[in-house]
Amino acid sequence: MDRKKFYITTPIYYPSDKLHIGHTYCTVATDAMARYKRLTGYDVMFLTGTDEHGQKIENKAKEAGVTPKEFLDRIVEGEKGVLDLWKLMNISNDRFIRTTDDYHCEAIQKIFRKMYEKGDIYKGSYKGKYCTPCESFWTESQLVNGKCPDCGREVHDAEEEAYFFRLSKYADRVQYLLENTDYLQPKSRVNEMVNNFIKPGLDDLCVSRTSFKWGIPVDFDPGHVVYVWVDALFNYTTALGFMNDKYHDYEKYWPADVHFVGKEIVRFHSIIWPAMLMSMEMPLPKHVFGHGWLVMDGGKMSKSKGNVVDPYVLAEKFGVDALRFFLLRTFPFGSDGNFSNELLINTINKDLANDLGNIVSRTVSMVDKYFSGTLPEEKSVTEADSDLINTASALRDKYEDDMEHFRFQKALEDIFAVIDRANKYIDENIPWVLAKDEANKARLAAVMYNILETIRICAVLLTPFMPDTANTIFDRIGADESGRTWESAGKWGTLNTAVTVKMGEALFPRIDAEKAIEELNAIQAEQRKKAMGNIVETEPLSEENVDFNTFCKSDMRAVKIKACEAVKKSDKLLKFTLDDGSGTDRVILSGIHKYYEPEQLIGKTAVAILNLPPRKMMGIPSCGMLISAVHKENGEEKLHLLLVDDSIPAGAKLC
Ligand code: ME8
Repeated sequence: MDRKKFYITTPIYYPSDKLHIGHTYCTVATDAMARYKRLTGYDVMFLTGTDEHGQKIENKAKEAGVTPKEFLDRIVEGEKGVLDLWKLMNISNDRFIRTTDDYHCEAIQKIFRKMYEKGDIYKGSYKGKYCTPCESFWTESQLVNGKCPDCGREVHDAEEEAYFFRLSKYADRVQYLLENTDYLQPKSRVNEMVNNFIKPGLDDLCVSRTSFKWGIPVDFDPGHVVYVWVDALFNYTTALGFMNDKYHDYEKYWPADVHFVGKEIVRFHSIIWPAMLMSMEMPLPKHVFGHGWLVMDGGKMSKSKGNVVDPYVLAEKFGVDALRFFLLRTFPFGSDGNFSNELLINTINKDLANDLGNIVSRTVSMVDKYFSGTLPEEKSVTEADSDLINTASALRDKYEDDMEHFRFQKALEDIFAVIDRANKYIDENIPWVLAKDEANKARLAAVMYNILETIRICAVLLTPFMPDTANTIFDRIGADESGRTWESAGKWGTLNTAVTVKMGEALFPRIDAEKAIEELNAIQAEQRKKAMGNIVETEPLSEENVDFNTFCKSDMRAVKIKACEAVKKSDKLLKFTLDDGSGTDRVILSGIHKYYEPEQLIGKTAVAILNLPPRKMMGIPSCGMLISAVHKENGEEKLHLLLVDDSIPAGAKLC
């Protein structure tokens, strides 16, 4: 019998920069869904890839002094590139498309021609604001203060010959689709699409460009290249073999069961995509799910803000499964989630080290200790076991409902509620007390079996999220192939009654949070610096005037540092003994120990204001103030004590 099919896709990544944790989020979610469907017996096609055309790529390649293809190959196939990252993250895609692949380009030309011949694509002229240096058209709303959003220069009205897709023709059908079917999910995104884009009136869409070359040429009018979104959206079908001979799975898998997409590209997938498919008279995908963003301090991650998080760093430090788990455990898939290093580490420590890792190692070591690793056949199951058995037995159905609705966070929450229950069951049954009396052997064996069986069910359901960890758990608790299947997750009592366990290292060693956060912050600051160059911030100039006479009253002098020492019990203060030219030593305290060691400063000439009223700090009177220059570098406070030429004598007045 033919197995049921499931076709799932991720957005194809635009490789103008390196991938960050936000892109990883979407691909990991798609992977978990694909693995879940495979687990439940589906014949799955999971597609991902790269979206490689457009002006931005052309410009980036020019900047890098290479051809666009060379630029792309480096990001896609090069070291720590897209393919490497997906391999590291254990992404189980069945296919990978690059939109520069020949078969795709040829298919796009045929698709474009077909819509043209049908009359749904027509030639017209594109009017807009043009930036000559950037060779770019902008709409009024894209301008920033009336200027080019890329370079900030003047733009002018211009007109260019272009092809248009009759999007307006499909407006009613698309609106019906969104309002009356569950095509677009979560439902909350429907209103935004209908009210903001469809109801105000859908304009026909400009689908060709002549201002740059890096695109698929319109074969019947080669001065034009196909608009990158037309090229990109049809990847979902060309990768199956639509209008090409490279693959032959179109009939088998199309329409897609679900496209997972980030919320900012929901518009393309819920308005333009169905309209073009209607024009092509092709079946529509069953669902588009718009997921939220991973944000940092409330803002979307982007290289220009310097707040991107490198998935390589996190995976190397904490492990691939821990990272996969964190991404789907922490944030509801449809909403934005605020990423932080603290949250990541706390989640790993709580759920994985304390709860999951701990129950596996505790249980395995108890079976090892009390039964030399193999449970006896004879067991005494009692009424006290039924709550745990019922809870674990009911888990699969709950989980299935969550997964079918893309509620990954909820699915994991349900699993961890069962792990919690099992931990409580250990406390209730106190195996180490039972173990004291030989007469309790059969009872102790039942308790151990029940915990192992609960762990097994949880591990089966964790497989889509943490495939390697689930396998390790199966090995530890002695689950053979029959205990790793979807069917067995709904069947209590699958583990061999005389099961043998295997001891091993901790699955998730507890992370020293403070140390790890400090290390991560330092790595990320360094990466930010590399990505953005040094960012120096200085205080805005004062808008308040000080009257000249008042200013002249400040007695500013060159002072020689005769001695300098740290003030006891203070981390900040240094005590300076200064020659101010008066013949009597002057003492000034300054809170700059963070920036200088005392011996660095002895003998130098600094600048101080002397006629300030004395101030006591840590019980020592300070008579004046040393002057420093302060600024911020990459968000970090920097300070330089103002030092002047040593030939300037002590007491010289600065004016
Ligand atoms: O949009 N959090 O490519 P892309 C969550 N080529 N998701 C994020 C994210 C974040 N901080 N940052 C990016 C494109 N993404 C097109 C797709 S499909 C026919 C063409 C998600 O590289 C983003 O929402 O800009 C999108 O779904 C995906 O990463 C790829 O983004």
